[in-house]
Amino acid sequence: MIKRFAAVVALVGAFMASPTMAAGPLAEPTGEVLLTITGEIANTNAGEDVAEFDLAMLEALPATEYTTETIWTEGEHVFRGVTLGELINAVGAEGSSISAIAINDYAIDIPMSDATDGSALVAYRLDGETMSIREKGPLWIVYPYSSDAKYRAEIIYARSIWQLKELEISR
Ligand SMILES: Nc1nc2c(c(=O)[nH]1)N[C@H]1C(S)=C(S)[C@@H](COP(=O)(O)O)O[C@H]1N2
Ligand SMILES: [Mo]
Repeated sequence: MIKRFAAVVALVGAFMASPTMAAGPLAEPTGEVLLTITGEIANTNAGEDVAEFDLAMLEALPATEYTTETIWTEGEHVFRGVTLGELINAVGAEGSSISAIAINDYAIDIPMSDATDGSALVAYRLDGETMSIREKGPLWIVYPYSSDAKYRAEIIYARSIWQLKELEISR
């Protein structure tokens, strides 16, 4: 069952990765909705201006993985997710600013440049495992802190929103 699920995800991933499909119509979530994207987006699946993603849909997008330390965890960890850039590309975002909102209603603006430069990662797995809410999941925006001192800064920590539930794209 798990194997078959993985195969389907890999297939969808390959399909979505082809350039002509990159910003194509969105699938609809069949599992629990982890992320809602609202606002200035072209590709929707839950009414006007709304795109919903379950884990399978997020995992079907091109994945990025990096190993880093964080100030909230011990030692090095592998974060796997979809870059904010790939994600907003998938919904055809037409805005210039991104507001990220957490389950506890913490909210922070993330500049579009953090999406386009590939640094901000919407992580859905830590060391291969999905993250519970208690473990700062199910979605945690992380940066490659260990790779450069510029990511070890208070403003980047403030953008490192865990328990992410919504992205609002505005002009
Ligand atoms: N979900 C959520 N993410 C969050 C916050 C929050 O309150 N809730 N605080 C942010 C801010 S402003 C900073 S500086 C760091 C704070 O991490 P700390 O509480 O471990 O110091 O996490 C960021 N991510
Ligand atoms: Mo902060």
